[in-house]
Amino acid sequence: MISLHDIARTLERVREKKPLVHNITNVVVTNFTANGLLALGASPVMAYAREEVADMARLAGALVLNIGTLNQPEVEAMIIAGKAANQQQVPVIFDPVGAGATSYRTETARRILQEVNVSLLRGNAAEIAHVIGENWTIKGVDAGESNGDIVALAKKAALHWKTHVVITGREDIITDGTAAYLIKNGHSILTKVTGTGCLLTSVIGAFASVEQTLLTAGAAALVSYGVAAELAAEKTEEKGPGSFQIEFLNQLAMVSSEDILRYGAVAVAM
Ligand code: ATP
Ligand code: TZP
Ligand code: MG
Ligand code: MG
Repeated sequence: MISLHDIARTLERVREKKPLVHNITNVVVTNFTANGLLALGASPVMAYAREEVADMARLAGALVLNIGTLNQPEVEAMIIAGKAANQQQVPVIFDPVGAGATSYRTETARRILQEVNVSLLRGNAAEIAHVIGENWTIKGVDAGESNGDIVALAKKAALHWKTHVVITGREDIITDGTAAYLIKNGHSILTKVTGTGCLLTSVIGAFASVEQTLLTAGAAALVSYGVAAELAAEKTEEKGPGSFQIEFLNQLAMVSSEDILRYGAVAVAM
């Protein structure tokens, strides 16, 4: 079992080490992702040119690939960066945004998973289902409503692609295909701010760069992020998503070990 003490210690380590996170991400979330990583205490860099991505990935503590607004040169750059990261044992975190919405996205997500050794795959249930060839309702980049078994789906995807998988939604799952944890932190207002999934994927990158056990790194990222969101939602209760978005950055900077121990909600998933 992963303890809340382990999670709090991992958060502290992110703040001490200030890891460099190399993101090849989408145009919608670039600024929010950089600010979210900075608020948390990590150091973001966005670099996309195929001429430099291998060098940047080798320098980084983690590489985050995100196909939210994909185009062919960027996909090629992601594969170059991913292979360079693999050679240097830099963890690669992959967000297959919108897989299932178009066949180009689905095929590209599978190509990246085939050509790069992805350490952790993070998406909503629909995206994860589609990268293993299963059907799940999807609406653009958002997961549709469904009552499917997300623990079984996450484990199946982890075994299929031999990687760790995080599926997010009202509750989050992390698994290596065998062990699985359920994280119940977070707030529904996260669904009203674009990029909160993408930023989470980059935050997992920051945690993975300071903690080699990816189940611990991922769970620590999910709990820290979810608790920060709960604190921000409480502070902006009578306002709306705009105020929440700003306060969420504040809380990513302020969320403490004490908050994790008090509010963290992790259980073994059955
Ligand atoms: P989608 O496009 O389906 O919204 P996403 O990539 O934005 O997917 P989410 O599943 O929204 O990713 O996850 C982003 C963050 O929001 C996670 O921390 C998750 O726990 C949280 N979250 C999403 N939905 C809810 C909810 N209904 N209640 C609480 N937290 C939620
Ligand atoms: N369209 C393409 S990428 C993107 C949108 C709206 C951002 C998706 O961000 P998230 O984190 O999945 O909500
Ligand atoms: Mg969302
Ligand atoms: Mg997403």
